[in-house]
Amino acid sequence: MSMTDILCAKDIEAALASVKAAESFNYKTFFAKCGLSNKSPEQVKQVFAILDQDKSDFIEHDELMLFLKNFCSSARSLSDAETKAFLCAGDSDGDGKIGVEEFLALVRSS
Ligand SMILES: [Ca+2]
Repeated sequence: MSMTDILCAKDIEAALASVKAAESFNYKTFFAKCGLSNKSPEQVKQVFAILDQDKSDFIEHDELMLFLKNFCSSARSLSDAETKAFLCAGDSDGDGKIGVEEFLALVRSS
């Protein structure tokens, strides 16, 4: 399963173009532009599984930092500040990582 099985390549391109500048990452804008906001819970879960690189059932800080690279391997890493803000937005139970239900809620809120 890859991102282009779930999302349209053109939408991914537009989403990545919108976060090219340093410190410009905004998860709401990104989820909307890449089309994830309009996907079914099943499809959002498939995206979660791609982001959870080590299959721990959670997206941890290091995985979040490399978030954009799941959409295109040449995309930039998120900065520490961007990663922390993203994690903070999604981590509603405060365990320092994002579970699948938290990810679903985060995508739905965008
Ligand atoms: Ca993980």
